[in-house]
Amino acid sequence: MPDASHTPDPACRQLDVAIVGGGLAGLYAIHRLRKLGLTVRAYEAGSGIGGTWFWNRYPGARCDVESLEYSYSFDEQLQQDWKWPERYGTQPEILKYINHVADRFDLRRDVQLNTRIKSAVFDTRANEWAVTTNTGEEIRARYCVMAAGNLSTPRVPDFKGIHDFKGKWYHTGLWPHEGVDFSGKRVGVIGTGSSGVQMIPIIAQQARHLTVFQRTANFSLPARNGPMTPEREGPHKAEYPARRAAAQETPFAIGGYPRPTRKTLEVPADERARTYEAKWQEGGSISYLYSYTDLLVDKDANDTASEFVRNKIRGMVKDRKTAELLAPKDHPIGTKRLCLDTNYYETYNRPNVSLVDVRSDPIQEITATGLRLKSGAEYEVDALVFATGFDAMTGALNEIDIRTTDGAVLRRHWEGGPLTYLGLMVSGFPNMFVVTGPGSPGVKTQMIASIEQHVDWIAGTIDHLATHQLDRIEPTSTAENEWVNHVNAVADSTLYPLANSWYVGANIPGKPRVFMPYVGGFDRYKKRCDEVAAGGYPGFTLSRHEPAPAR
Ligand code: N01
Repeated sequence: MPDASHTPDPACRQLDVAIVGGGLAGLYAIHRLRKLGLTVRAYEAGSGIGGTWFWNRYPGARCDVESLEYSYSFDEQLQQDWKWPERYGTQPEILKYINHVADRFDLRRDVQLNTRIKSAVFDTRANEWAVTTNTGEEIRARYCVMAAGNLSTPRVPDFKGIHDFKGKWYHTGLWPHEGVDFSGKRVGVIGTGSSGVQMIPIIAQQARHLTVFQRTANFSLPARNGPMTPEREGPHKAEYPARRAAAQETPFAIGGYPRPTRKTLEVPADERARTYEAKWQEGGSISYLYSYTDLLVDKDANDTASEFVRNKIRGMVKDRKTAELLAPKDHPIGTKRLCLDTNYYETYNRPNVSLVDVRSDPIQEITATGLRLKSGAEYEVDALVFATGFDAMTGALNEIDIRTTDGAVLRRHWEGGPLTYLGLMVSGFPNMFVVTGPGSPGVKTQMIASIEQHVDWIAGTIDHLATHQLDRIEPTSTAENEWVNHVNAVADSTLYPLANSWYVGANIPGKPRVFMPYVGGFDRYKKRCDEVAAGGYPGFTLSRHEPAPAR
């Protein structure tokens, strides 16, 4: 309820909940919050819905979690009806699915496209958020749900000379909708993360010559993609609800993989090799990391799994020097996002593909015709592709000027790294919820399961406030600090901090080095969130806003 001293602007749209983002999270938030009878609207910068799957249209883009898992679970008929053509969904297929969901549940009428949120200011006296858009529109809302994505702020490194380049350049996360024809072209790809690894084999088939500029070699496992078979789909759909429930009892929110029971080094070397080989043949990353209980916490154990993959690379890539460059040695397997590929390593056997190590000889500048390395070596290309990643986890929120009339500023609060309680709320910023934000396990899980869990928790919280005649919630700074310390302690008990990854902001020069995701597992995390809700929200301050006395 706005306070007496606040005179609402009649031109201003008044909502119960303003949602930032029209991707998988924003769309589910519309659906779920509408069920509480709330007025909601999602603001989406793109000209279409879908978030990640709207923007990332690079050749070969597909999800590395199996389609039967990577989909909404909130509606049984939806999951029964939708037919996934392949084991792993392609970007166009996933976007088609998202559009189907939007139509099926009539979500579009509450999505405003081509609208970027510029600022969000919590008016402490009025107890509401004032949100402004790039078009100058102002929205007032009791609650703000940040569903802006973790990998939604594409990052092109600040290379000198980039504007002098005479050819065309692209970023994987801002791919042209009409596609790009690389036929007959000399193409340079910078970056060998998940996007690069998926794209490189496809571009290699088209380009006259492809030069890959690699700073860090990444582990990749075969996806073993293929058409969806009745054998895979039938049993899964027959017990979908049970499978979804079982997935929630796992660390990655992905079901179907038996939990490991043994430690790596308890197992004889020949048996270990057979296990790794079977998992390699089966394809998929969870299965491989689930070989033993301690692969992500014990370096000696991890070495066995890492070396198995390095040897596979050495076996696949004919040129020995190239194979050694491709075999990752600077981080344990699984501590950076483990890639899945189709013919990635084999691509380097093609005569039209070459690999350049820009770790030992970094890129110095982009020139009119290509790029120059520190040593002076020059590479001429007609097109450049940046597969250089994103300002992950904090980029999207730090781009918005988020503050309160009491003087709190999110960018300042997060100067030393993101601070949240449960990854869901930030102290000093009442009534603002973050979906799968830093401090939550989101990016380490099947994202849609995490999105649903978060949005359900947010909906439950808003409902709780309403039923108790309350209208404000924020975490205490004590709870926030304790949670951040816990997130760090859990990370420090694993091998994750050994890798320079976007999990710690390592890909952005100057970004504070803080381990951002919660790696204690979806199962433990969900239990904690449920306990907090059931226990009356310890760690949060819930209040009823008292109108300020008129001056
Ligand atoms: O980005 P990345 P991405 N000079 O940050 C290199 C999800 N995703 O778009 O490692 C030279 O992983 C950088 O090198 P280094 C998934 O969660 C999922 O590939 O920093 N190189 C690295 O090689 C994934 O993890 C899917 O040394 C530079 C690359 O660019 C996340 O998105 C598909 C450089 C960036 O890799 C991000 O993946 C795609 C420089 N100055 C993405 N700066 C699937 O579901 C950066 N690099 C399959």
